[in-house]
This record gives sequence, C-alpha cells and structure tokens, in this order.
Amino acid sequence: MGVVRNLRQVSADDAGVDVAFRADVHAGLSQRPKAIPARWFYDTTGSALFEDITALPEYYPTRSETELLRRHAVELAEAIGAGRAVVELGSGSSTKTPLLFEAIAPSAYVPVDISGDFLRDSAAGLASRFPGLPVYAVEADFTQRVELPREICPLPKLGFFPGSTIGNMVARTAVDLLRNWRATLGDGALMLIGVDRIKDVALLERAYDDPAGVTAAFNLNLLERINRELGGDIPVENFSHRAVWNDVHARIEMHLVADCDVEFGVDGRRYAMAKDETIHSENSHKYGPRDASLLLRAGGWTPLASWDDVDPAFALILAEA
Ligand code: AVI
Repeated sequence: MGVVRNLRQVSADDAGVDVAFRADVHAGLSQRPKAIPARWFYDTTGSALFEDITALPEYYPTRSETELLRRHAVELAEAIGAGRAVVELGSGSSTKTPLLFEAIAPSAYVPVDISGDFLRDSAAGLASRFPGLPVYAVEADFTQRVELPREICPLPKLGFFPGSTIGNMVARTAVDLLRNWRATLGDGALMLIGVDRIKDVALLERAYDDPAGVTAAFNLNLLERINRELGGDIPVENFSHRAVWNDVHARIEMHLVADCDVEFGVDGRRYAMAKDETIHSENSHKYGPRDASLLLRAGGWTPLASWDDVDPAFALILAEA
C-alpha cells in the first residue's frame, strides 16, 4: 500500500462544528432571499447521497465525463505527460481518478476535500490500488487558500477539477478560485477541468429532480444537517425540493421550498418563512465552449485542448498556467 498522510485545514469550534458553517447558516437565513452555500451539502450523509446521485440514470454528468476520460486516455497522456503531482479539488470518492492515473502515471496524489471521512476512505483506496504512489490527503475547503504538503513542492503539478464542480460557483467566485489555484499550483502547472454544457431544459431538470427522490433527499439533508449540528428544530417535513432552469444565468437552481408558514430556531436564534418562500441551496452553471474558455482565461489559465464528443454533452478542458 502507498503512503497516506492526512492533513487537516478546517477550523472547528468547541462543539466540533465548522466555524464557517455556523456563520454561513445564520447569514444565509437572515438575508432575503434566503440562501446557503452549496458546499455545506457535503457532510458524511450528503457525500453518500451525492455518490448515489452520480449513479442515477438521469444524472448524466458523471457518465459523460467518465466516458471522456476513457475515450481520450491516450491524448490526455500525450498532453499532460508522466510524473506530475495530481492535486484533486473536491475529490469526494475519487471514482474517476484511477482512469486518469492509468493514463498519466502521476508521481504523487493530493486529494483535497471538506468531507474528512470520505476523503480518508478514498485516499486509502487509491493508495492500495496504486502501490508506491505517495498520497497526501488534505481535509480543507478547496474554495479557500489551501497549503500544499511540502513534499510535492518541487514536482510539476496537475490540478484536477472534475465533475463540473466549477459550475456550483457564480462567475466571480469561480474566477477567484481559478486565480487562487493558479497561484497555489505555480508556474508550469496544468489544470484538467470538467464543465457541463448547456442543453435541453427537460433533460437538465430531470438530472436535478430524479423520480427516485435521491436529489430531493440530498437537498433536504442540508436542513437535517443544520438540525443535527447546530441544534436546530427546522420542520424538515414541511419543506420540498425544487430544481429549475434559470435561462438568464444559464444554471439549474436548487431551492428548499416552505410548504406552509414555518417558524424554527437554530442555535437559539428564531427564523420564520412564509409558505412558498425558499432557501436557495445550489447553483449549477452550464457553459458553452466560448464561455468556458473565457472563464478559464479570466482565472489566469490558457486553454490548450478540450474533449467534448459525448452525449449528453460535457467537456474536459486542459489549460496551462
Ligand atoms: C457537485 N456538483 C457538480 C453537482 C452538480 O451537478 O452541480 C452537485 C449536484 N447537485 C444536485 N445534483 C448534483
């Protein structure tokens, strides 16, 4: 089994709750319209539900991206070369990572994820599958500044940002993140990034509102997490999941809709919502080819190649620092 070293870069309070989670929940419930950042979906339950989503027939992004990694392994190997340290942003269960590793033979792997349990399990899995590969698991929020392990500093780097997670950020935040990672990975770095394409609205909405209700459970788990970790008494049974396409912003929006007037407490603070009022819980932006290039350039990366010959449409883009 390869070497696995775990590094933790999140700050918890005396109750063991992530300080930023508490602050974001109160800020989000106090503003109008109410909104809580999507990164708080991913506690252990939320991460497991997201893995279930990726296996749903309606949720095409995982299948489309996996197909691109399989189909273009030789071209990826040629364009990226061997021996890079792969830094994966929001690695989750790292299911696509082995496909990339088989193509490019990396020299080290640094999965970065906010969900510590998931991160440690998947890092251990990868290390046993690729013996001799040093794995440095970093438990951190990749949207903030992350300190890379010293050991990989001298190595050429590849940022790997699959799954269209960039789409969960508004453009300004996405550009900030790309600039941050441009600085962290340094000169000579490459970035392989997955972006979802704009497509038929019915297909998009089905992908985010599946008939089995897995995405609904994923969305509602945010309220359950608030109750669990912040001592809330939100009546989760009085909320519904909604996923709608917003054409102006080219994104799927997820909301938690109050089915009736509700009042609840979180941390001793009281909140009220009128029937049909929503908590905006996620944006999932979709990009045309030009939009994606523009975003990368604004973030300090120059696109080198892209692969998108897959249906439903999805793109893998390779860019250089
Ligand atoms: C993680 N992220 C890219 C997913 C997406 O498609 O925006 C999260 C998700 N939300 C609902 N289904 C999947």
